[in-house]
Amino acid sequence: MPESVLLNVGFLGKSSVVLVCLCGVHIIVALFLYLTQSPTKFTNYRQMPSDSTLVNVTSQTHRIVIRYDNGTVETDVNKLIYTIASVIKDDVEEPTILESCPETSPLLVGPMRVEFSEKVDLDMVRKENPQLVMGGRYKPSDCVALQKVALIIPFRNRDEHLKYWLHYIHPILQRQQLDYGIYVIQQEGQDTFNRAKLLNVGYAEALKEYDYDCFIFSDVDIIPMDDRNTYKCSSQPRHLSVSMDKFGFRLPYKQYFGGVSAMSKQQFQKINGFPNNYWGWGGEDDDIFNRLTFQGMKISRPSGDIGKCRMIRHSRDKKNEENPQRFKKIAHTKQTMNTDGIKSLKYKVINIEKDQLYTKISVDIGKP
Ligand code: UDH
Ligand code: NGS
Repeated sequence: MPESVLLNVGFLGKSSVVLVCLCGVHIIVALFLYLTQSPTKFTNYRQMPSDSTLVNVTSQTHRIVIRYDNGTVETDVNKLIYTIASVIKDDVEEPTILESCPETSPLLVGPMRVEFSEKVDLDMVRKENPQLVMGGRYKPSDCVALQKVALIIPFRNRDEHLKYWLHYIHPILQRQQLDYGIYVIQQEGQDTFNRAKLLNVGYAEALKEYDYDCFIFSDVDIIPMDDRNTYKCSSQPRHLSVSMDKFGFRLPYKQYFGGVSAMSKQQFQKINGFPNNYWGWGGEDDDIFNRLTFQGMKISRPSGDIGKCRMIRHSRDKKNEENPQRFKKIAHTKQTMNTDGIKSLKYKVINIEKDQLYTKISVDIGKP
């Protein structure tokens, strides 16, 4: 290779090395100045140190520059608004202020046909009541219910009746705009039935779940025929099954308080709840009537027209024979009511079943 060419290559090579070195120095100096003198630019809030302090916000048409003491964020205005909107949507629960439901629900339909010729399928009832929450709970979505109501059913071996009752009662209570829960209290074992004690258990167990202010005590075989008969409490204890088909649509006697009744928490506590020692059929509802009267309360009732209801016909249950002691017992309510009641209630919960349509609590309540 000629010497001149070799020399030439040597000169070019050296120049290139010098040029590359100069570029490197330039880049290092530029990087140093950029890092030390100008604030860091972030394109995303997540890259910002968490202790950044806001200095000011400037915007050029669609661009917005937000300066912090230790950096800036430059972003598009629309992007920023979008981010704020999604943060509000995801993180801040918008307070929805609901008004109280009206005193009289606009959803009521009045008289209804109630009959028991076709069998009820509980899966159908579940499908027909999609708004129910597990345990047979419901509350209106568009207003705040006036009362929180627990419905208590004394129960044993009445599955067919329970199906009819659930089928009819859920739509009625929803039209009545109530915040409610259904509690089926099932007596375990084969000992003599005790309706009033089961109702006491229902009261105590329902209150463990929710701050109910009203309690409806209903036999499983009684269905209201008019949804204007609101399953709600009033300033006085209320008797709701005032006009039953089996009694020719009237009260069997003036003091009758059986079937379906409503009592506020306060009213229930004032009478020390219900008696625990009426084993077998009869008299416990008369004892409750006596308790209310002795505490100076008066029974309120709907009109005979609105208070119409049907009872599912059935034969007498086994282990719920007439209680021979009932007349003697109701003659002594005044003496016994302060010691026998919710304050002295003892029982053992065996099982709690949560269904979409109800909460069923199986209990051991002992025996006579
Ligand atoms: N109950 C049960 N299982 C029983 C007994 C009673 O679930 O074995 C419940 C049920 O909710 C019933 C309520 O307790 O509706 C009241 O029962 P009851 O026997 O005091 O009253 P009911 O009106 O029957 O149901 C009265 C006797 C019917 C005799 C009819 C003769 N033709
Ligand atoms: C009364 C009973 C009540 C009972 C009512 C209606 O005689 O417990 O009949 O009964 N009182 C006494 O026995 C002291 S019914 O026709 O629904 O079976 O609720």
